Amino acid sequence: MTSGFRFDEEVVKVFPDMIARSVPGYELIVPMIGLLARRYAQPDSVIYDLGCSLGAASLAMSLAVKASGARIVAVDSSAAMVEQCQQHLAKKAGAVPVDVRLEDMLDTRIENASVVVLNFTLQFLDREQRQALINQVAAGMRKGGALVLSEKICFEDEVEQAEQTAWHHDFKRAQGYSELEIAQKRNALEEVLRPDTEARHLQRLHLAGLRGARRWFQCFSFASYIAFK
Ligand code: GEK
Repeated sequence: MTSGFRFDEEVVKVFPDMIARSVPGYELIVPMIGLLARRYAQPDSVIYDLGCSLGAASLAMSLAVKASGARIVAVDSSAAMVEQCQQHLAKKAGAVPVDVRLEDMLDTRIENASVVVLNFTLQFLDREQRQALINQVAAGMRKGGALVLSEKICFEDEVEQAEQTAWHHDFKRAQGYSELEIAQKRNALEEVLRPDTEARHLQRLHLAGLRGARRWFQCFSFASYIAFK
């Protein structure tokens, strides 16, 4: 991982707190992913949560989805995350079963998918790999299926970019988290992340053959999109 930041045991311990305090809107996006999944999940299909961390989105979907015979595959490339995720979900998953896998999402075979969630994870891939992953996801989706993609985005206009950055820093400061060492490493990671513009995301979804791509949520530079097969 870039800038010496790793999703290791130290990060896993504080992860729910860290992500809620660094990503404005995260705590609203997660339960809404549950509702979106309830609407688009199809009977006897697979729901994928790629880059699942501790399984927040999987848990929301497991509790919300009603489609009979649906199951969730949750994937993360961090062993520490996967271990904790399995323990959390064993204690309090909903009705839809969740299979948690230690895997690079680039290697995940997407098949018979009705819902695919990438909740703040595409941004960690090299830019050159992002289109290939979205193509792979789109190819494995059923007709009528939905892809939910949440990302930190950037802005073409320099003035807007500077304002958005200032607003995000204000948010983090207001969370009172900036003094902790782990938060500083996290900030370093966020500084080197290479976000894409909204136009780039929408074009990528379109190029993969998905339709109706649009933003359904934004808080400062954190946005979530949906697109359909
Ligand atoms: C949530 N979705 O709480 N393959 C699989 N996992 C990866 C890869 C990869 N190539 N690269 C990074 N990850 C979650 C939050 S966090 C977002 C996602 C953040 C994983 C990485 O190990 C980490 O667990 C996750 O993506 C990113 O709804 O920390 O900003």
